[in-house]
Amino acid sequence: MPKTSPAPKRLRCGKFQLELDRPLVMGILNITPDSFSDGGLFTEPRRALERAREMIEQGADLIDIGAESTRPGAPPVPESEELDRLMPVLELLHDCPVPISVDTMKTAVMRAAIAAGISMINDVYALRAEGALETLAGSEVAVCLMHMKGEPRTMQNAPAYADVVSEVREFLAHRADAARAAGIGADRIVLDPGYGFGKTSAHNFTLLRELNSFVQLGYPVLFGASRKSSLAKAAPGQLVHASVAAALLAAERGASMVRVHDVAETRAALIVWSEMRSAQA
Ligand code: HH2
Repeated sequence: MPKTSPAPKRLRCGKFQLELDRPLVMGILNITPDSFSDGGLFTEPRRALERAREMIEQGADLIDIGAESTRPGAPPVPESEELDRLMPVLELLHDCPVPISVDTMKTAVMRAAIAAGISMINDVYALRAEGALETLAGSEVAVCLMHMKGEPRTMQNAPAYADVVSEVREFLAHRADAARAAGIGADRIVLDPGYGFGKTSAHNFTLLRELNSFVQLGYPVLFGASRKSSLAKAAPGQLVHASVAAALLAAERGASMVRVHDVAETRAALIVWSEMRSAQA
């Protein structure tokens, strides 16, 4: 049985300690030519730096950099190409005032990014690649373990579950156990149900509604629905508003971190939520 305990109050994240007393905003920076929302906008390292600075000014608590798209149907990117895209940007961001997270599934990319001083690895493959657990165990950085059914190229081909919440919960509990057994401290682990990764719209909205059952696993939960297609289908032409609503609903259900493209809008909504929570009549 997965354990049930309160989530830690702090996340150890390289040289940073992130307080988890309010939902944190992780700003998305995709330095890919083909990401579904911001593909091609930030491939030039100087543009990527400007975008990171802009999101920090808007209130991003972390910046998540992805050099390989994982959108449905995305082809895998060779390791050398992912590194060629990523390393110049990490160099420009070496003294970034907030933690840098790197969104990668590849062990060699994790190693290079950690050596370059980043603070978190965001792995949609949940450290199942060979050597990934050991690489993280030998570091001080935080890790996000995400659920994905299948792999990006084919994951949206009729995904099916007997019970999506139990299946995702069991997977995350097992991956957290594997990480702990490899020597990664509980204070460095974040879990994510993987909105849009091998799931129908109904699966995605069920995961959002039941997010608290992942929080009960005893680790901080990250939620990332920003600008994804199930929101676009539900609220055509209103993707930013729909994304902010999803982030707010996730916060209400106990998410410790939301991964978003629209940092300023999400921050404003979360400030209202925090004010409401802390108001004393
Ligand atoms: N979603 C995407 C990428 N990485 N990581 C986590 N932990 N959770 C997510 O939901 C998640 C993620 C896909 O979104 P995006 O980065 O905007 O697009 P792309 O993969 O096309 O670059």
